[in-house]
Amino acid sequence: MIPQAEISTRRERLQAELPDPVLLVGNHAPHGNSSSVRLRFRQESTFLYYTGCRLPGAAALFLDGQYTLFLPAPAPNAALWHGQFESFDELCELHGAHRLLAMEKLPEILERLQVEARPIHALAIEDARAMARLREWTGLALDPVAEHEEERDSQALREVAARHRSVKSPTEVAEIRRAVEVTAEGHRRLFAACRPGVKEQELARELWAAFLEADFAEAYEAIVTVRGDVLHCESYENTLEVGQLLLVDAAAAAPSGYASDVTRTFPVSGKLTPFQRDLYGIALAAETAGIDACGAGSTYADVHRAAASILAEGLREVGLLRGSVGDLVESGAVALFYPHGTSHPLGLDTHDMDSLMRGAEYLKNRKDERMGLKYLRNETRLEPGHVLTVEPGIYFAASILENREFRETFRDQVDFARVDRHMGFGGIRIEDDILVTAGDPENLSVAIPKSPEAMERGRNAMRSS
Ligand SMILES: [Mn+2]
Repeated sequence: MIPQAEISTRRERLQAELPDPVLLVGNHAPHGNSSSVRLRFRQESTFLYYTGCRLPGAAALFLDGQYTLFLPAPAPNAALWHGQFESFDELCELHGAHRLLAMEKLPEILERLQVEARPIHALAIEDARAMARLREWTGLALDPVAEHEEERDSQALREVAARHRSVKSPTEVAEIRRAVEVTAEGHRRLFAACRPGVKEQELARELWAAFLEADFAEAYEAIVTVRGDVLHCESYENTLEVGQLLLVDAAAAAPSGYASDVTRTFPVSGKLTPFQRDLYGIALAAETAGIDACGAGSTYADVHRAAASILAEGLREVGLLRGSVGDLVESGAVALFYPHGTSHPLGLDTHDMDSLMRGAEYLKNRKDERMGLKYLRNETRLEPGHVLTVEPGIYFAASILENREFRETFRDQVDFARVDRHMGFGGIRIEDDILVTAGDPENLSVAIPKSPEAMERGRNAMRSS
């Protein structure tokens, strides 16, 4: 858990950099198709970062050095259904707020600020119910991607919050390490249970059991599939067969909210075919090059180019690509096998600060529409304390490799006759969580095995054919 003193320091930094009033809102409690059916609550991450408050429907106002937390008053019969709540005084103390008010007081306070013509820094969040209320109270459009500046939310707040959240403190890194440890246990159990004849669903259960036993949540919906070529395959219905590769992209999130994000790919039978071994080696070499490129001062694009270049070189060696490595990366030819970016930030969210960085200024950088390069939208330079994933892959995706237009465009750079012999290969992805330091990057998930030997070890004995 993050100590209250650290959260208080975050607020002090925020207020020092943004002296005008700052208004943050949290998520509402999610529910099923009926509002009486409750689902697990997850706080909005920027709200959580500056308040540590895990209660639904909350708001926070930072005004002239004072922190006011607003909470919905409990319904008259709430104690019957949900148990006794802490009093507002206790909650105020617990959250280190200067005062705690009922949510219904917030509109009049905002109205007074508007009468005094004080600009308010407000942040649009994904939760539609929270946003509807916030727009009503402030009368502002709060559209993060509006063309006109006056219709946007506070770009200054986005910039400051993204900068603060980007650099992880030692306690935040410790939380990510805890999430990685639980992830490692899930992967270990899944790996041990992997053999031909079992269903993806049975293996996914091994992960979930490990996460639940640790009282950790899934950081995102786990991918456990022999169809690795479907990048985010989220069904678990296939039965594992000899010769297939199983791709497992699954990770835990700590109760504090900090996430991990890890992918491993291994042979169902415990033995890689020669072609699988070649491609696995290429993906691993690309991942290693990506990790090595995570030095302070690098950009996300630098990390991607490092990984994509090694991938292009390897795919050329096995005869799938032709031409110079530079051309293969810049033309997008390598992206026919590797159609996504290499990295994203990791922290309170698996795709950390994704919505926070979706502001209008940030979108302007999104100009490159070339295959594989169009996802390189993050222009941030890495600094010590940044945590990011490195996750290159090689996929035989029919939607790309059997596309006529691509076949025409890349006919000189790709050996499509050779490609055709390997359709049905599936996909390989290898992903680790990397901490940027003043020296060498640190791989936080290094304890989860990934060498080709480790991917084969232990299951040969279980092979059923
Ligand atoms: Mn990832």
